[in-house]
Amino acid sequence: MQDDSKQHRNSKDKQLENYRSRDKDKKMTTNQGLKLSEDEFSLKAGERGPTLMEDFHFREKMTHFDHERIPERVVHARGYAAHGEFEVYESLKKYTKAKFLQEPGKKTPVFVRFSTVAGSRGSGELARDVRGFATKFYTEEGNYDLVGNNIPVFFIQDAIKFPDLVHALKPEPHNEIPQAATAHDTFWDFIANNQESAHMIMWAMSDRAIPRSFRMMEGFGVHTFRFVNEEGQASFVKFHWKPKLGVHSVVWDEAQKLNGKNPDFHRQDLYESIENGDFPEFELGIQIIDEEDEFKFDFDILDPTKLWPEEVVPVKIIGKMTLNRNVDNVFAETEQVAFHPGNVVPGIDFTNDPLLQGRLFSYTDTQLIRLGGPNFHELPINRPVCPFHNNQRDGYGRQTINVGQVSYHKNSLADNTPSTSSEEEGGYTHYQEKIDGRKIRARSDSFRDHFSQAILFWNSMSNPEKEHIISAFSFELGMCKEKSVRQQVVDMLANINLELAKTVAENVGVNPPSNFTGPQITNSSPALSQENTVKKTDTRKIAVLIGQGFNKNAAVVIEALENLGTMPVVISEKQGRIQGREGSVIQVDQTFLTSDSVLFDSVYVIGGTDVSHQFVQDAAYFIKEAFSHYKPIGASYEGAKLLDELELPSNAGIIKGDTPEDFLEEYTKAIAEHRFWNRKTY
Ligand code: HDE
Repeated sequence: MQDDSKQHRNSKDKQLENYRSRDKDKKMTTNQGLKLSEDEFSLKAGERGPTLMEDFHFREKMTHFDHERIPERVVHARGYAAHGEFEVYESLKKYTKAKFLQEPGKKTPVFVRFSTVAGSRGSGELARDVRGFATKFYTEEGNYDLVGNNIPVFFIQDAIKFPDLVHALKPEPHNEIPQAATAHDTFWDFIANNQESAHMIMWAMSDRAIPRSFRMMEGFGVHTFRFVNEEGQASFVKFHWKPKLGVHSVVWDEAQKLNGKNPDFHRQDLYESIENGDFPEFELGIQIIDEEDEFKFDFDILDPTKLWPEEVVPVKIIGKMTLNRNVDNVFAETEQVAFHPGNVVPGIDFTNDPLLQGRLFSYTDTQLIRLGGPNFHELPINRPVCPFHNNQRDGYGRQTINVGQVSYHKNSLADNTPSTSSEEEGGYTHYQEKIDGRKIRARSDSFRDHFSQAILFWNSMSNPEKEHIISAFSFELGMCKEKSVRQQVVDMLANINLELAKTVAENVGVNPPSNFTGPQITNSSPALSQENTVKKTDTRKIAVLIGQGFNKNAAVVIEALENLGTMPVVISEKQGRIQGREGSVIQVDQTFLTSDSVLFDSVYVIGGTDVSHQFVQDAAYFIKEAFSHYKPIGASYEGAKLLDELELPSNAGIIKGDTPEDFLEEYTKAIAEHRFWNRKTY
């Protein structure tokens, strides 16, 4: 639980404190402050008679309840958020005048909401889907929102197609099936008939779409934004969040099982890591392209289906975000937060990316319906930490009491205030980009290459990653009923890689294309492969399978694992304490019934001399499942024997040993490795 007595950690927290209500130990009242003498029985005409209309308490309580729900977000409905802070490593003065990026060491409060895109508010979090990664910086110059995703490109090039994309990917309208899944005809029909999606669909079918944790995904601003410095000089910028724990994923079979075993897997992981003090950290990186270099690339830098390969335009790390506080109330904060890519501060500006341009309209518009009117900026979570004054007035749920008779500009009665600010005083001025063009509904020719970067992505994948992509396409298309849809997608894949297209074609029963039809692209970008990511043991969850009569030294290994930053969870047949040899005792955290291998990164088998047949059966199931998901497995004492009896088809990632010295180094290395793709499974 949060410690209320703690000093307010930053300016946002201090502001939120004004709105917190602590109801414990208080007297119950109506919303009018009237003390209540009874809250269990409605007011009736006689003990067995009808309820009376005059029962204001009943009416108030029920009416409020009847109105508790608000519309969920039309996309990104399922999300989870946390507070934190952002600290700058080095001054970005050279590129931008944004105040929160000027001084090394400067800290800015942030609020981050992670989300899936397609599913409803209650859907499983392990959907194969893009993840939203939206950050609100509460800066001294107003709120700056970086509303990104965990994939650096997008499906479409022009915002006008967004309603079509979302209609296609949401459950089909005639039967509202399937929930939180793109494995259905309309989505793939959209993809095949809107081939600008080729690059993004490769990412969406890759391991990126089934992250192990919100803490282990990258974030991207996607669009090209503009930095403007004090001298008025502009440059193009792309934003990256890099997780300190590296980028890691689960496997598809595991994801599907997780959605049943624990649909809250990702939020729980985030919530618990923050409660445990294992604060998630992400470094902010920027890629910069000078204005004069706008046309030096073989792609249009305004095209949101293109990334800037890191090997061509390096990512410069400029700061770090630490998420260090869970919300007090999910509805008040996570649900009511309103992000908007148009929330910028001086020094950050837009470009003409047609996807970004459309987003600049959509976000305010959607909040108006979702949050019920134009005053959502007054909700505590959305308030800037700097003062805000203007002549906007009234509307549903207005909270501010604007004092005085004047609410217009210009005026003389209030000395023409609130007054505007000059640029020097911090007034926002738009970058004076020269525009010269005809009014036209068209796509630029420079946006027409849809396949080069899809191929670049494919070329950059390791073999296991390629296999996962093939399986993902095969699964998703395999769920499409219309053969013509499957065929069209496979034909589209022939523009990316012939082997990919042919294998998927065979798997989904359509004609394999005979020729490669795309551009000749041979380069790759190693930064895109998860094989090259950071590999660490920190906070990895280990299922420790332990039974009656366990070796008394087991506790030493478990403690050592804990000291190495992993999170061992003791699992046995029953809850409570179990007896080991020579008087040793251990507390069981979970049972085979309440737990499952998919909830863990690794299994460590200890076993015992007095275990039941049931224990052996349950442990065998647990181990085999972890094995088939390529997870590292450790074993000591009787556990090693149990493992031998299973005759697993491969030794890759299986570490045995009885003492911390002969075992831990190799085992923790295996845990950091995450998965053993070279393992032959069943
Ligand atoms: Fe969004 N998007 N989006 N989007 N988006 C919304 O705003 C929209 C796009 C993203 O945790 C909505 O408040 C259009 C790209 C995130 O609260 C809505 C287009 C990227 C979130 C909307 C896009 C995003 C949203 C729905 C195409 C990555 C969740 C609820 C032009 C850079 C924010 C809401 C949160 C949410 C519109 C494309 C990220 C309808 C029109 C590209 C992370 O306004």
